[in-house]
Amino acid sequence: EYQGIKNGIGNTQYSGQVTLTTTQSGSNFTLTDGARGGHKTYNLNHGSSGTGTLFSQTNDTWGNGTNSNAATAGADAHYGAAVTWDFYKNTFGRSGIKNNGVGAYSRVHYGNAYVNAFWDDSCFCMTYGDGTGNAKPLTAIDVAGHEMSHGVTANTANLNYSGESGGLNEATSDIMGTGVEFYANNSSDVGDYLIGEKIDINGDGSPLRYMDKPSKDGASKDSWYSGIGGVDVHYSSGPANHFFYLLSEGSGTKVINGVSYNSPTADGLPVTGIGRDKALQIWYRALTTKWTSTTNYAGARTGTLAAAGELYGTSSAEYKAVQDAWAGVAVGS
Ligand code: ASN
Ligand code: ZN
Ligand code: CA
Repeated sequence: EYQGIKNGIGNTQYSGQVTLTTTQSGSNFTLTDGARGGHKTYNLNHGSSGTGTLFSQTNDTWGNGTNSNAATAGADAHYGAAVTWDFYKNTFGRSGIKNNGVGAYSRVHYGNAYVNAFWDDSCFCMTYGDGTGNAKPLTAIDVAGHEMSHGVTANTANLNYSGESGGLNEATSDIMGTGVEFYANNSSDVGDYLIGEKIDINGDGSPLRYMDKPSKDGASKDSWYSGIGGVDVHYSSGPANHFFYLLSEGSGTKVINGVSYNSPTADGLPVTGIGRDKALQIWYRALTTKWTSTTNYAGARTGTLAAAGELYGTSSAEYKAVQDAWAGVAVGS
């Protein structure tokens, strides 16, 4: 009987119709991605422990685009894991979260109306709640990329999840999650510098976080200050997210994929962006070769400067842009 890797169809809630890599075993198909380390996607069916059941059926079309079909969230999660895998592989040459070619696994339909998603390094697994009213699963691309990037951080710099290093840990997930979203190039979930714009956690259509001006969420900080280490890590991430936006796109106003941005600087001086691709290379090189568990904002600055110097030279426009972007969020020399 036939056994092997297949291209199935996913009818997702957030990303339209996508190709899913599945596995066929005789007359049965499962959400097992044999092209990406064997990543599997499970249905917890509102439980909150174990793995539940591996998504399995006798045809290779998954979900119907709405949350009334249990496989829809499975399709979104399986797709999110695939684009995250491909982003790390094709952008940085990283093969999986541990860079050992081994896939993780995803669990969807966790709990009841659970409005969160989380990576757990101890099970090496990804979990998604169904969101408000069980209607908005937390399976959007940027959330998937954010959460699985916590796994990359845990297996590289291992930034402590409190104080300034915690803010850098969170920002790394927002930055890489945004990288994944742009990489996916999906016409239903286009790339932006907003976090969680698809999952409507606030109930008014607004995103969770804004990278061009983090304070737009009402809690995140735009710039570093002494004492920012005492702030929740999802808000002390602000200066680093803002740095990344400035480094990528520059200061001032800009429209990208139909979204308007207006990024100010702390010093009032302009920053000329170097593009997201180079900014991602600098951040990733710092994360994986410069930083440690206790790196703070000052250390993030020196680490990204060292990375930019190695990649582009210390006389380069890229190196100067890193200096200017950190100055723009009040992280000085
Ligand atoms: N969704 C939250 C986050 O990634 C959950 C957590 O792990 N703190 O920040
Ligand atoms: Zn996070
Ligand atoms: Ca986004």
